[in-house]
Amino acid sequence: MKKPVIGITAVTAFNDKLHAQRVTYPEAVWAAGGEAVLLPCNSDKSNCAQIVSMLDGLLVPGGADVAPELYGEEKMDVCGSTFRFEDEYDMELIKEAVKQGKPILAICRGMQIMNVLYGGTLYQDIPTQYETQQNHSMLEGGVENYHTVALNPDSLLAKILGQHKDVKVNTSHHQAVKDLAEGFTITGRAPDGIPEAMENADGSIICMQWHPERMQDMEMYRNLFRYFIDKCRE
Ligand SMILES: [Mn+2]
Repeated sequence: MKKPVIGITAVTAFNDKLHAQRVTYPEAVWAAGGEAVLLPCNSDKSNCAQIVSMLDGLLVPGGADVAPELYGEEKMDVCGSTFRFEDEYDMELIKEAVKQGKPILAICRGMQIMNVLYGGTLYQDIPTQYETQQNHSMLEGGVENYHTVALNPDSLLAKILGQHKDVKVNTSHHQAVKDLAEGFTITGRAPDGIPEAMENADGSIICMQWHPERMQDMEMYRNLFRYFIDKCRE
């Protein structure tokens, strides 16, 4: 049986000489029965329709901060490095995937990009713009940090994970959804109220602010990737 092909968008490094992604994404896709292809960023967006036509689903993973100009704000000092052509390329791929009816899983920056694409805004930096005691960043030395999320019990994500209260999530983000995009519902929040998950009405786009691909020791997060791959198979 042919495996569903999942396109994973790349992040750029070394002055745009390296286009890559963390191996945890394809590993989670492979483990769930999918095949993974990496999509290098291209400043020429005219290839997106053809690229997406070769895919069964799109995974928009974590990465750098989203360029604030894309949601009508000036970049603050607390905002990290941004790569606008990367943002715009990812947005074009998302638009094509929606147009061609391909399911999308958006993780961390992927959720932020999704929100901005459909008209939402972001906190450029949670610690300076949001009243909270919760550290949403990774711990020093790249040590994984965790908090819980309360999911809407009626959300697709809660149904997939089979849990909605006190869902354990990792956290390595300093930006978050501020104003929500048109057509989406916030489906999960951290105890401090920060939006941690959202989805669209027909469930073809599932977004989360955490990294389930790094928590594949938990069955519910393996189930999430299995659900996504199975949906891409349809
Ligand atoms: Mn968080």
